[in-house]
Amino acid sequence: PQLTDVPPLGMDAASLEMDIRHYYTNNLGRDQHCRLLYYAYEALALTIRDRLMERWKNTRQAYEDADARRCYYLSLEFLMGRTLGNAVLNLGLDEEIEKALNNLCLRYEDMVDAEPDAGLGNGGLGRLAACFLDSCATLQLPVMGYGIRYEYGMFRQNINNGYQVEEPDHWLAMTNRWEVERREYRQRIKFGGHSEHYYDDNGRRRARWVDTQDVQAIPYDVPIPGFNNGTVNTLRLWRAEATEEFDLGEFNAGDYAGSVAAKNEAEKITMVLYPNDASENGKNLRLGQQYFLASASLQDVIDRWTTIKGKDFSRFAELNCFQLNDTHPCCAVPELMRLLLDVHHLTWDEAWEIVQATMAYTNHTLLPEALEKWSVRMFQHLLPRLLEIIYEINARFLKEVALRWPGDLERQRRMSLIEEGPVPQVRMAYLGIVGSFSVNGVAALHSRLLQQGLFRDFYEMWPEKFNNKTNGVTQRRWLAYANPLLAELISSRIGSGWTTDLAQLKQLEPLAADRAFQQQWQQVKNANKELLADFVADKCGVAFPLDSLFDVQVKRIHEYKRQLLNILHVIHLYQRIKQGDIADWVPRAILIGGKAAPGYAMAKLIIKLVNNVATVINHDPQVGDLLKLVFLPNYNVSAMEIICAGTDLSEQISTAGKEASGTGNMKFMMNGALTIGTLDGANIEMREEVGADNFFLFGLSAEEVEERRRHYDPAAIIAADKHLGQVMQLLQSAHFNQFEPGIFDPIIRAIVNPDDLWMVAADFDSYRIAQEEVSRAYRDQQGWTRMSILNSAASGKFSTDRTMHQYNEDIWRLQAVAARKVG
Ligand code: DL6
Repeated sequence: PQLTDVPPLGMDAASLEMDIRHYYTNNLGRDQHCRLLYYAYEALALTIRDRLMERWKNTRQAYEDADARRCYYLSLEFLMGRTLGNAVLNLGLDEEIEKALNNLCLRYEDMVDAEPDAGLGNGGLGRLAACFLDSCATLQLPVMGYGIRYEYGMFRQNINNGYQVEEPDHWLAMTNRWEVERREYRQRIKFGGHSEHYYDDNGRRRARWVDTQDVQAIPYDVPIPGFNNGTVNTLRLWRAEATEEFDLGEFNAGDYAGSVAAKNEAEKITMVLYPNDASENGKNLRLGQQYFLASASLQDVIDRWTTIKGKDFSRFAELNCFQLNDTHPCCAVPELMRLLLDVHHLTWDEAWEIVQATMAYTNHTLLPEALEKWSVRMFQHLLPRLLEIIYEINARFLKEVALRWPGDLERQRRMSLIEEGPVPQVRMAYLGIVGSFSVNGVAALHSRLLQQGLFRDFYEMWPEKFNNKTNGVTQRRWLAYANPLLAELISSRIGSGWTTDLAQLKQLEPLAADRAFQQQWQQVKNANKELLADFVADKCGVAFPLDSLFDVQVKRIHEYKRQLLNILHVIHLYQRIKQGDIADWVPRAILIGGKAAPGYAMAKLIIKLVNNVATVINHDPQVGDLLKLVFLPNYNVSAMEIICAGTDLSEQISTAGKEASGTGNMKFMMNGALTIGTLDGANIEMREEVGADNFFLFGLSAEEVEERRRHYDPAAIIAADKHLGQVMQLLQSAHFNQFEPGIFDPIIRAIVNPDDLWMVAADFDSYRIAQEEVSRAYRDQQGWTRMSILNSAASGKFSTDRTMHQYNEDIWRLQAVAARKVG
């Protein structure tokens, strides 16, 4: 028998129980005296992982046998959250695991809670990547994720006296049982040094990158199970390690401490995720991370290619493509050129044809400040050979521009990959566009605004490259797993086909008016609200009354997302209560959560304001249960799994034209929350799907925002708006900061500033009126429930299964490949 010949493992409760006991005792060496539940979780994780392993092997084999075209999803972020529950669900093991654990006197919820979140991302962009992987595995597409195995993920957020305090998230402190280290596929990554030009034996001029300080990239593979289909795809995460010879020089010189310092220097590269969602410019280490990911992943793909196909790259573009998740991995464009030119000795034209036929770039932001630029000086220092290649790409590209628009020097300056000025910079987004055959935005409005605004010149040059791919979320995690009660109710009426075909939720539409179904729907919502209220009580010490409207805004804290608008409205509600204006009052319990980038002072101040307002409101006996406000600390994937099921109202209130898509909005909609929102990002498409009557719209449109900006006068708006005027007065009176005078002045100044990009004052009145409409609608519980059902029923479009299908049809063109079933 071969080393790899093993009989299939049992999927029944008895086999699972046996394996859990085996791992706990024989592998982990624990006995009845062990007091940490964590090791029971580890034994369970190992048991599940074994079942994934056999399917993983079959999937790899199936892709190889099919000689399938592959796609590689390059992303600096994969916000995976926890793995256990998702793996159990996708393997169809829920019931058997419950039985096995019951026999062992263990609770499944405790096992789930023992696992730390894999927080390897900031927010929407990273979580989107995780949902993509789930859908690709479910669609049996040969897609592999490439990312970084950060030792420290997204920081843990604590709140101290209302202020955000960041703590390191050492999520790998215990052994990560889901990953498999694969040293056999390690790669060597170059940094520093300089390039050298020479003539080879055939008299061809070539370049090489020499005198470099190298770092090793060690891959860790994470299994990505498809839903009940025998497929397990791979997410490969790289960790930086010093090369074996890193310390020789220093050891020989007797400098032990110096040698260890050099080792740390190398390993620093993958030590920590940069906690900025919108902009993180100018950090040496961040560029190092980006190049490290691009180089390791490309070398890995090319190694696999040459092992199987030899040195002939003529079919490389036919069988491979790379999706660049934002500008972060865009070093892949010049790096693939370098590998093909310097290592595999293709000509420039051959290499460039491959690059342009394999790279596809996704943009995730409309904020100009979030488009990454790296100083030429830093590039020169860290990646000199890459800079040379970028210059060459740019020279050739600008020649094309000049041919197309002769004499238009201004256009050449605008489109150049290098921004000139006192500190010349490399424009990474432009590098992504020039090097790719496809450029996409993540919602219809976003893609249109990119074409008309940020990327207009490029759209004029290559309209055929540009396309839209509206985001989605995976309904397996965000409905089936996060909301088992609702999932069960839905399946009891329309069957469970929605788990792989979310459009089937449409069948709920006729049930929206069915009184008996409404009651069941309401019961489920109430049960979920109870769970959410318990969670809030545990984390914030505030009791959410169950009959109040649960009003939630959870997402990164950013001025454009306008948590500030939300708080101003809360203050307005508080004032109404204080003034006795409470006829027909609908009690509200408002939850705001999210992390602020540690260097983003205004975002941190907004957190402080939420907390201070919450303290006043929650302690005022006159307010009582009419209004509650909490700031939930440390919002993350696992928290959202509880929150999205128990929410009545989802706040999607960004300044129109600023939120590329949003994905939290989709999770809420799927779970039957109603949305109050602006015409921004994917809100627009959600409203189209559910109908204007079932969506609370307010605010200026993107076009109106631009128009208004030219003569924006917030002081006049405040003067003319009684309610906003009163809110501003209360803020100015230091009612919420009696012991810290002046702390909220920057917020007050921002609101009254005619240059306020986020136009909080402009939308306040319209928001307030829409919120009144919300309360009115909520008073009619039956009507509300009908709308809730309709929202869920209309959410079919927002599955990443649909998104991935469209990426595949328009960009990747992969064939689905089924893996051989186990057993
Ligand atoms: O596409 C995923 C997600 C969108 O849903 C959000 O609207 C958008 O803000 C987010 N973008 C980023 C951009 N970061 N950078 N650069 O996180 O992407």
